[in-house]
Amino acid sequence: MRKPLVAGNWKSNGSYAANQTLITDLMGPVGELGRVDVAICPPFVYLDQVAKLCHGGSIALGAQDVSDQDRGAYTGEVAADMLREMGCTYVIVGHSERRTLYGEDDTFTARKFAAARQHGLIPILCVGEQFWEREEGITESVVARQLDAVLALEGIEALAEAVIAYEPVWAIGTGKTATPQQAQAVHAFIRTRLEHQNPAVAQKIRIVYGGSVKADNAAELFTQPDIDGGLIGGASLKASDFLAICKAAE
Ligand code: G2H
Repeated sequence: MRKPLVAGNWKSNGSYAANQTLITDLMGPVGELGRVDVAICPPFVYLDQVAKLCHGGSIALGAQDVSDQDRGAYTGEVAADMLREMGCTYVIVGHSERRTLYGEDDTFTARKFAAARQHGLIPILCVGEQFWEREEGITESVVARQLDAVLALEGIEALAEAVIAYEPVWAIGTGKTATPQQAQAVHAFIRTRLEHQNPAVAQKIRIVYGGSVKADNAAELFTQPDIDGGLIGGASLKASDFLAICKAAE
């Protein structure tokens, strides 16, 4: 049985004061949760603060992005081993905001995935279609293309320890959520596609859903057979909402 993961993606939000309050409110209740992994992905500049606040507790640390390169002359980049040194367990790669707003393509995302793995981070690989792609009926081919870029570079075994986040772009921060059935259909497609290459990896890998997950729609999404938790944006910024979502995944 796959252990669910609920990861909060703070995006470009937070402040020293707000982070302290939020993590303090989460620490005790998250420690009492049952069978669910909980992670928080703050902006880079707050990783150290959040790492210290989470120390000794059961909230894991993640980053929102990573360089595709090792340390070196890459102005503005943050290398995977720096994130390890900071205490990160997870790192998000290929979030749709990176892909659509900053032009990061499948190959670049695959290189980030590889860099993360090479330094012992668990990549959370985001895939998902835009609204027009769903309308055109090409959701599956878009998701397959995004997955295949990683498989081509890294091979199926590399996914054994990774997490995939299916995030339909039209549902991100818009208040529109994919219905549980729409989400389950794509999750099942992803798992089946991986199954053709390696059934053990396909059964083991956690495929989480992201896109306007809220306290009141989480339970229905998480009870779908191929949905193993969530990547939570807006609702991860409020302790009571995030906790309710974590509870829904237990
Ligand atoms: C999707 C999600 C978290 P939100 O981007 O990655 O954000 O829950 O705000 O739609």
